[in-house]
Amino acid sequence: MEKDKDTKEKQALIIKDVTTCDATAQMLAKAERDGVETAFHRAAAMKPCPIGAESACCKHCSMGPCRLVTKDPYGKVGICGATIDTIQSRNFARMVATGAAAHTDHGMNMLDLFREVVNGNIKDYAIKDVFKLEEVARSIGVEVDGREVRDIAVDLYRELERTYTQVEGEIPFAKRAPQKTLETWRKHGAVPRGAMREIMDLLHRTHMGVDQDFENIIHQCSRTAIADGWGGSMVATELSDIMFGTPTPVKAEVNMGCLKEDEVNIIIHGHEPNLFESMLDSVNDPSLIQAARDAGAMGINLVGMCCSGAEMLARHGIPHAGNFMSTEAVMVTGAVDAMAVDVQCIKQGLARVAECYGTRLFTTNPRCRIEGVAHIEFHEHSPRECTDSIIENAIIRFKNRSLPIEIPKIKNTGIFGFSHEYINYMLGGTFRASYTPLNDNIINGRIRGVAGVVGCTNPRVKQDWVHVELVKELIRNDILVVQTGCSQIALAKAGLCTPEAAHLAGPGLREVCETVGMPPVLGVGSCVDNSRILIACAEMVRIGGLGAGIADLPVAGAAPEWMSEKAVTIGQYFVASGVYTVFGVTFPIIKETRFYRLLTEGLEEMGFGKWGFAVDPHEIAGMMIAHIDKKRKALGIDKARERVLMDMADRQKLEAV
Ligand code: BF8
Ligand code: SF4
Repeated sequence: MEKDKDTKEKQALIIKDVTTCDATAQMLAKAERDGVETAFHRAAAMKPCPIGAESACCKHCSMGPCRLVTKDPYGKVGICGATIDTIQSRNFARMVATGAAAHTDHGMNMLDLFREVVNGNIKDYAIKDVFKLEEVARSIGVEVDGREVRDIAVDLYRELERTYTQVEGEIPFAKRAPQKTLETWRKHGAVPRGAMREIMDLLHRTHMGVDQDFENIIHQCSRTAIADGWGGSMVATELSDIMFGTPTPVKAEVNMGCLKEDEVNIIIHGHEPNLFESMLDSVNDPSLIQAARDAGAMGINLVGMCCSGAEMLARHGIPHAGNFMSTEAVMVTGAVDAMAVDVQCIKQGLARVAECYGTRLFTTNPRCRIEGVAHIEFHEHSPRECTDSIIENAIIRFKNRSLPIEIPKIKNTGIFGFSHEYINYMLGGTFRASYTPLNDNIINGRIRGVAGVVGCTNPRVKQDWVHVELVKELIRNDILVVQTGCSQIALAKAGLCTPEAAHLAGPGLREVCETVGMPPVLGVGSCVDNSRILIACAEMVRIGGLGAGIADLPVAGAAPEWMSEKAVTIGQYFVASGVYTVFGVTFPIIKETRFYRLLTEGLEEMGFGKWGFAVDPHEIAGMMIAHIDKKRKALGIDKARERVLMDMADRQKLEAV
């Protein structure tokens, strides 16, 4: 008994060490009082496997599993003779393939929906943004002028279907990449044919006894990742804009304070926006609002989490309760009457927490069921059947609330919804919409460069802290930051997604933000919306003055608190597109291997971008800034300017914000 107590004490969670999100911290304390366990607790109790953490094991056949020695990576090979470089690159490849499959399957679902809308078989959705439909069609050579919307849409569908199913040739959106970037891809056999083929090809190579040349494997990783970034994800973003509307800046609230004690609270958590869009229809249905009132509620409060939440935040200003590491904590409030999930980043642990607090948890997607969780399947042909039923269940739970409710009184406001199209308009105005002012300000040095800070939160590092510290240092050094996914929610909670946050930026960026009235941190949507960042990069190249390919641009990317395989795929498509991309937390790789050298140096020598790895936000910032400066120098636009290091007083000032 004594011993048990001892172990328990050693494993106790020190809340202030695991999150800087005050709302999550408050809920973790409550969870402990309530005897409820979360992923934070499990992470504290379970150390990562040290061999897996460095990707030194292979279980691709039953001669193994084989375990190599991390301290002496070339001292041993697997039973089949596979070297550490083969093993590491194959493990990496499987992450890329899985991440790409997740995004492209999401994109394909949007494509299915689009086809059915265009064919008139689905009436609950429509083509909302005809202008965007025409722009996307034009960008890949579909005839637009003088044609009916439906005819354009039919042709666009046929073209985009090739993104997935084509067996030979180049995916349609490869045309959107700058010529030099495309040439680099062609030179290394990295232009995707179709996503299904590339994912299949990559997985084939990782089978025992197939591709055992790590460089060759990495080229197919690039090809597969590009099939995601410039393929599956880009199709998801573009079709979602066409059907649900292209985001324009909208003021919205984030954090758990968005929950309302006197209303029926419903959270949608996941990735495919169609469920959420229909839910929005349902919560505005007068009969359901009346039903909520009849149950004693003031109304129905619809709130998002994770990526579909980020899309709804950007498109419609729907409040957002928090990022990935807050999805269990939010239920600890006791105020969530129903949570409906679709696919990706849905912790199985949600089921237990929901049970503890009586939240009605529903899976809705045939690809993502959870043992013991009720399933109400969502069908696009009759979407309201599912979404109305979720509301009816939430109302019943509201009526039967029995536990005390504690909602953290924390709410932050921000401006979201900076689509590529809006950035164009914002900078150039209606009559001369263009990235020219951005390029000009980069060339004249007011803006030093652009950074994409994206990705997850992860209980292995202090939630939100790395994102926030990194972004603060970047903007302080005049680097404009664009964001997606959970990272953007971290910054929104820290109050940096407002035009007023410009005072935290360096003098050059501050001036530009104040002139345009924009925040120094631009939230552009969900993780599939990283494709918007690719388009922005392509546009910066097209406007001119900053080189001929994306690899020439003074830009860099980071996923400082990453956890998912999708993040690895995103990292690889940014690298393959020419961007220096730094990952935090820890990365499954051994520094003393040729595979490590390939990712961090070799790819850049071939004309791609490269990977970087670091844990500390200030170190990550330093790496990104040094890279941006290197690119400025190569472009001949390097003015003598020093990196501004924050002294203690500065930091305290920033922390007080
Ligand atoms: O796709 S940032 S934790 S929610 S994987 Fe997941 Fe990571 Fe969040 Fe969205 Ni993206
Ligand atoms: Fe071991 Fe080779 Fe089999 Fe992997 S494929 S488990 S390294 S024998």
